Amino acid sequence: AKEPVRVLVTGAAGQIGYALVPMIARGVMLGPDQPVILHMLDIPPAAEALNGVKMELVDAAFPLLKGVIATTDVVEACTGVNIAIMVGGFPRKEGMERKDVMSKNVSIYKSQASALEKHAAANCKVLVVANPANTNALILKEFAPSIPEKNITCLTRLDHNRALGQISERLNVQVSDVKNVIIWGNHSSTQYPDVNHATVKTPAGEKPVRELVADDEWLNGEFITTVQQRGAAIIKARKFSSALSAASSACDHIRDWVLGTPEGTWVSMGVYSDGSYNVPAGLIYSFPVTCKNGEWSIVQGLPIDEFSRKKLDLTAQELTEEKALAYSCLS
Ligand code: NAX
Repeated sequence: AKEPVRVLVTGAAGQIGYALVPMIARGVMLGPDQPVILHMLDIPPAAEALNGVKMELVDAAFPLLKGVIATTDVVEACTGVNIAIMVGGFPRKEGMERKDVMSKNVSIYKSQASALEKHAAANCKVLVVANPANTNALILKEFAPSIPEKNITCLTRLDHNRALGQISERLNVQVSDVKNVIIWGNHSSTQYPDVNHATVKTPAGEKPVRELVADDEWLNGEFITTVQQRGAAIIKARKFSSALSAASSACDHIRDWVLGTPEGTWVSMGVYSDGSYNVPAGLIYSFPVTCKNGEWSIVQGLPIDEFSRKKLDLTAQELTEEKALAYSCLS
């Protein structure tokens, strides 16, 4: 039998946490034969609710779940974890300045970075979900220098999956037959959902999405804005932000990272930029990646047309500004 993997979920008493922890306990994230021990962290005002989530996990009698820690102590939460899913953060409230929200999250991610650095298992993999996701991940990277930078990522898989979903609806094909869309840049409304290299499996072989949709106006317009603004559309409809889709996409992100992407398929992950595609180095930026043996690598050599270039640069610009704002909160 395999040794259990310890998985930390911060903000576990929140809405995404409530959707995510049962998925992890069922093996959706790490596979149906991988036992897990859940470490759940939240803040003291949510301690009672967090304990309620723990009670439900016990009640669900998940065969793969070998232990549950529910705590408001960040050191206890981080100790020995192999995977850390950072969902906890300070939400933007109406009337709040961007700088104030950034400042709260910078201080949260700075202190949680130190706890992970000191107490997590060696080679711990980190996924930041909480917004501003890319910049929170960057702060975490800066304050956990002993964690390899390749181990710190942020979630843009939800945006990637939303793009697959939109193409599947438009063409009336199975979502599992659509692949290789790309989300470039920030998990924000400046992200660039790119279908230039995406394909659909058909009885006659793989066909480019652009050829099948045959409507560049839609692909360069409404498709992009629908994906960029899907989060807001969910809030409008549900009165709460995306939770089950965010949780499911977080599982996809970790599963593909740990177990590998299928041959010929890439996914989108927010990763530390090395200057690929002339994206400034030193940002956490979403790229197309493939994963093998527990490591991601950026897909190289894709041609970038002028339309795309502008969009890659625009979202990089926003991330550069966010980085500057985050640093200004440190002083
Ligand atoms: P909730 O407000 O329901 O839950 C957040 C939880 O975090 C709360 O229980 C809160 O007490 C806890 N928390 C706050 N500060 C904490 C700290 N210092 N340590 C530990 N826990 C702390 O929000 P939810 O809807 O679950 O969303 C969580 C985060 O995900 C938000 O920042 C949200 O913006 C972000 N999202 C990111 C997405 C992505 O694709 N990257 C998509 C979904 C989501 O919007």
